[in-house]
Amino acid sequence: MTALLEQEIADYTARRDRLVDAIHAFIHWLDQHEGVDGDRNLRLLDGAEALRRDRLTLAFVAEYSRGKSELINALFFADHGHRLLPSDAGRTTMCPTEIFYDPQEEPCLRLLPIESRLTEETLAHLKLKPVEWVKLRLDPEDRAAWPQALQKLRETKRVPLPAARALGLLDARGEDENLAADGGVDIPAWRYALLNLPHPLLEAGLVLLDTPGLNALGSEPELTLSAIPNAHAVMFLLAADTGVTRSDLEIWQKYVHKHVNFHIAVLNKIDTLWDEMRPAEEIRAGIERQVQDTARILKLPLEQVFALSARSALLGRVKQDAELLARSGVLPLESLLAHKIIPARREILCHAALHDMEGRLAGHQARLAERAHQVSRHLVELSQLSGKNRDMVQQLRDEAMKEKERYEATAERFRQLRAQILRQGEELLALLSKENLSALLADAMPGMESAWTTGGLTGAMRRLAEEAHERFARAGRMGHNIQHFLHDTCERFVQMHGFKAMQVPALDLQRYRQRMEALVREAEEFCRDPANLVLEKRFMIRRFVAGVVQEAVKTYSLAAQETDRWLQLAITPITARVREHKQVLDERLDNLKKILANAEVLQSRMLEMKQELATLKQSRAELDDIAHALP
Ligand SMILES: Nc1nc2c(ncn2[C@@H]2O[C@H](COP(=O)(O)OP(=O)(O)OP(=O)(O)O)[C@@H](O)[C@H]2O)c(=O)[nH]1
Ligand SMILES: [Mg+2]
Repeated sequence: MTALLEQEIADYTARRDRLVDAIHAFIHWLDQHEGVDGDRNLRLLDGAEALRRDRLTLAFVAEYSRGKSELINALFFADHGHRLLPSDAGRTTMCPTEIFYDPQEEPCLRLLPIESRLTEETLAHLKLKPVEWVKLRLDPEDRAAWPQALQKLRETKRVPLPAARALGLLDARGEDENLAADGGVDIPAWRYALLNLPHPLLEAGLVLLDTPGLNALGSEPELTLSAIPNAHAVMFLLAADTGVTRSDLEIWQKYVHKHVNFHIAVLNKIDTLWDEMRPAEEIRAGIERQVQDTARILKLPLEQVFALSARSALLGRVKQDAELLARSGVLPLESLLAHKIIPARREILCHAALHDMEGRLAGHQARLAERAHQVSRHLVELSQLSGKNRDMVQQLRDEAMKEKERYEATAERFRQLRAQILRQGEELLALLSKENLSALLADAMPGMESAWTTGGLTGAMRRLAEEAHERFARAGRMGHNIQHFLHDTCERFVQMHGFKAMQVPALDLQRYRQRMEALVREAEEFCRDPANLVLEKRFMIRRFVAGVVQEAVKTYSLAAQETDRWLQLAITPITARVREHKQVLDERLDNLKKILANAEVLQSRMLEMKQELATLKQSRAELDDIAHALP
C-alpha cells in the first residue's frame, strides 16, 4: 500500500474517532446534567457504533480478463511480494469476491457453493449463516501459501446440461455454445467469496468487490441491484489492446453508468503499447488519444479516466523499481482514491453524524442560554426590590401570577398540539414501517409471481413503483406539515412569552426517494428486456423480484430510522423549553411569595441565583468544549 492511501485512511480514522469521542463526552455531560436516560444514551451510542462499522466499498467491474484482479493486487497487496489474487488469461475470477478485514476473525476465505442458487435464500441472508459456507483458513504465519489457497476463486466444475439450466447458469448465447465435448457444462464452483485479509485500509473500513465478467454479473441480481449501485465508487476497466468492445459497453451501460455513485474508467494494459522501436512521444500521444476516446464514449470527464498498466505497477512495487512504477501510470489513480474518493465518503459519513450532534448540542446550548437569560432577568428584578416596600413586592407578585396563568394557557394548548404532532409522527412512521411495506408487497407480489408474461410483470412492478413513490411523497408532505406546525408553535412562544428564537430542522428523505426511483427504473429495464422474460428464466425473474424487494425493504427501513431521529430532534427541544419556562415562572412566584412573608429571604435568594448563573455558565462552557472538539 502506498504512503498516500495510508495517510488518507489514517486521517479518516482519526476524524471518525474524534467524532465518537465527542459523542461519548456528550453522553457523559447529559448523564451529569440531566440524569441518566438509558434509551437516549443507547440512541446516541448507536450513532457512534454505526460510525465505527461504516464501510467504504470500491467495486471493480469489467468484462473478464481486463485486469481487475491484477489492479487490486497492484493497488492494495503488492507488499505481499507476489501476486495475491489469481490473475490469468481467459476467465479467472469465477465468483464475486468481497475483500475486507474483520479482526475478530482469523484471516480466511469463505466460499458459498454454487448450488445455493437453488434455494430461495438471498445472499444477504446466506452471509449470516456460516454453515452454508466452506471455510479455508489462511495461516498468518505462512503468507507465502496464500496465493495457492486463493486459487480456489478460479474453480469451476462440469455438470450435466439440465443441472446448469436449473441453476440458471446458461447464458443467452444459446445452449450449444456452453456445451463441452462430453455434453457437460462448465459452471463456477462457487457463488460468492468472502475474503478476510489483514490490511490497514481494510481495517479502516474499506471493502473491495472484485467481480467476474458480463455473464456472471447478470446472473446475480443482488450484485447488480444492490452491491454495485450501493458501492461508493466503481472502477470500470478496459484493456488498451482491445479498446472498447461491445460487451464492455454493455456492462458499462447496464451495470455502471446509470447509477449515481462515483465512476472511474481505467484503460489498463498500456504496456502492450510500449514499443522500444517507436518514439516515446508517439506512444504517449497514442495512449492519450485512447483516453480521450474512452472518455467520450463513456461520457466521463477526462479526470476520471486513467491509462495504466496494472501488471507493471505490481511488478514495479514488488521489485521496488520506482521508474517502472512511475511509468505504470498507477500513481495518479492512487492520488484520486486518496484525495477524492476516500475524503468524499468521509464527508458523507461524518456529515450525517456531525449534523446530528451539532443539532443536539445547539438545542442544549440554546436551552442553557434561555435559562441563564430568565434567571438574570429575575435577578435584576429582585435586586430592584431591596429596600422597597411590601406594596411593590405584592404588585410584582400579582404580575407574576398573571404571567404564569397566561403562560399556562399557552402551555396547555401546546400540550394538545404536541399530542397531535406525536400522533402525526406515528402516522408518518407507520407509513414507512415494515408492516406497511409488507402489505404493499403482498398486494403486488401475487401479481408478479403469477404474471410470467412481460405485460403482467411490468404492470405489477409499475403498480408497486407508483405506490412506493406515492408513499414517499406523502411522507415528505407529512414531515413538512409537522415542521410547519412546530415552527408556528415556537413562534407563538417567542412572541407571547419572550422565548429566544428556535430552529426546527427539516426532514430530508430525498436520498431514499432517489434510491426507490432508481430501483423502479431498474425494474422497468428488466421488464423491457425480452431476454429476461423467456420461460427458462422464471427463476431469474423470481430472484430479480426478491432482489428488488430486499432493496426496497432496506430503503424503507433506513428512511424510517431517519424519520424517527428527525422527530426526536424536532420535538424534544421545544418540549423541554416549555417545561423549563414553567419552572422559571414557578420559581419566580415562589420567591416573591417568600419575600413577601419574610424580607430577609431576598438576599439569600439572590445569592442562590448568582450561584445558579455560575453553574449554568460552567455547563455551557463544557458543552462548548464538546462542540469545539467536533472534527
Ligand atoms: N500486459 C498486461 N497484461 C495484464 C495487465 N493487467 C492484467 N494483465 C493480464 O491480463 C490477464 C487478465 O487479468 P486478470 O487480473 O485476471 O483480469 P480480470 O479482469 O480479473 O479477469 P476475470 O477474473 O476473468 O474477470 C492476466 O493474464 C493478466 O496478467 C497489464 O497491465 N498489462
Ligand atoms: Mg479476476
